[in-house]
Amino acid sequence: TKPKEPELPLFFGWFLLPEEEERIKCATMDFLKTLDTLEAFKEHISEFTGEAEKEVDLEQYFQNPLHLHCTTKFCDYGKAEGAKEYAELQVVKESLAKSDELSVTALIVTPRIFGARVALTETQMKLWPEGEDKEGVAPALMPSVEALPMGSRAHVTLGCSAGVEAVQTGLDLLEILALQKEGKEGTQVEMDLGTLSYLSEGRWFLTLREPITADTTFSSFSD
Ligand code: 2AM
Repeated sequence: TKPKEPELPLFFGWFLLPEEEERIKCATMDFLKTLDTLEAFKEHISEFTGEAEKEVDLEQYFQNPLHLHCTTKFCDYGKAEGAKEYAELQVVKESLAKSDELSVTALIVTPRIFGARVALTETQMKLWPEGEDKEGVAPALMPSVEALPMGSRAHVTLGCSAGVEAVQTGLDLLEILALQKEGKEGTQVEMDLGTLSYLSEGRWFLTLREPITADTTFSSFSD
């Protein structure tokens, strides 16, 4: 009989420690609470509600994911391309169960998702699979994404609107970064946490004045 292949997880990533998770959720919820009261946001409310006069409570609008994390490799139990190769990397094996600190440099809100942009260190980049930034990107967006530095997609999904899957956060982040690169930023609003900019079609990007750091553990996850 053939030896049983080791099973591959749903994904690998950095998982926030429980107390860190609470701290980040509180800080980012405060931002959401302020965002939906801003005049600049209200002007574009129809991009969230479909109606001009309707109000939106962003705290209710986004559903929290179970465990806050930054995905490095989505393996889909081995069905995703390169899953086995990634799991077998020496750096992956050595990093499992190790602590690491993530740095959040921006927050993004779109009608689909709420997320945190993560700036990876050089060491953390070693765990970022080559080509992962481009996974599932629409052909029209591909040239812009290819021009972005590797690891640009790194993020923590903080919430999704009804019926939206978490994978959308990385895609919306890439779209925002591409628009910024083309100089397509609109309204800018100064907030306590940093500078908020609007990028059309309900896309908001908050550049944090001070990065928010969070302690994590690198690990695999299976449902
Ligand atoms: P996320 O990293 O944006 O949160 C389990 O579904 C996890 O894997 C989620 O955290 C999800 O998104 C991520 N994920 C799901 N499908 C993916 C895909 N096709 N490519 C990359 N990440 C994916």
